[in-house]
Amino acid sequence: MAETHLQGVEISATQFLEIWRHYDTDGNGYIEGKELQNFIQELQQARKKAGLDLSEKMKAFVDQYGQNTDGKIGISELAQILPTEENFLLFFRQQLKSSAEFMQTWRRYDTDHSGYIETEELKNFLKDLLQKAKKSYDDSKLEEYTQTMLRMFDSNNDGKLGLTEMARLLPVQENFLLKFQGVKMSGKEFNKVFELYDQDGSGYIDENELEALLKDLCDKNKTELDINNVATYKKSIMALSDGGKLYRTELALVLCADEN
Ligand SMILES: [Ca+2]
Ligand SMILES: [Ca+2]
Ligand SMILES: [Ca+2]
Repeated sequence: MAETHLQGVEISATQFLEIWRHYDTDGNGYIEGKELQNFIQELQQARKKAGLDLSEKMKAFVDQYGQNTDGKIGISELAQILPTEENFLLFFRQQLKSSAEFMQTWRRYDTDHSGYIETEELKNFLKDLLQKAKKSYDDSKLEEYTQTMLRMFDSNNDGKLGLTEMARLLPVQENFLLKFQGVKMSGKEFNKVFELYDQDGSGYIDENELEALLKDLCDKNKTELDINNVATYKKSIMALSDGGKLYRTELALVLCADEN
């Protein structure tokens, strides 16, 4: 099944999802290490069998990841090399270029501030994206995209998208949230930290307080975080703020481990 899909025909969003699932064997949302090497090997074999050379994009991909046993790709990287009908996944790439843009988008579409993008919010997000990209669609297409997106990104199957789940739309390198995975804290720890940096107890922290917090986090977690990137981290996280006020709930999305 996966093999024929690798032979160069345009595939549907659903087929794309099948390929993704097939190669993300451990289901962690990335194709990495051995999974990635398997994918590359089978891609090469499938193209050969079909009498096709690798496309330019595939060649560049194989050059970049073929010898790299630490390689790791996300959905966005896979979408670059497998041509899908309607280029379903590629317009995310065009619309969400950086972590900061992604965080702003998140803030805008999580309209009920639940900390999740639920089905209706996801639908609104996709609707706006389609309109922006000047793609024609009808209600059933929109429904199909919404369901596909959910199946693709809802790793814990709770029927809604969390921030880290949805951040998988970003290319791996742009996804600063991945770096914060290793420094996430329990709810209790997080509350302590928040109170420490929210010195006047206003319930939110401002940009300077966030910077102080990030610098301390970088100091403590040198292997995960790079102090030279504090400005980028700050910009992305502040995109979640409410006019410069970063409330506990929003910062928790980045720093607090999921309790459920
Ligand atoms: Ca994986
Ligand atoms: Ca929500
Ligand atoms: Ca979920």
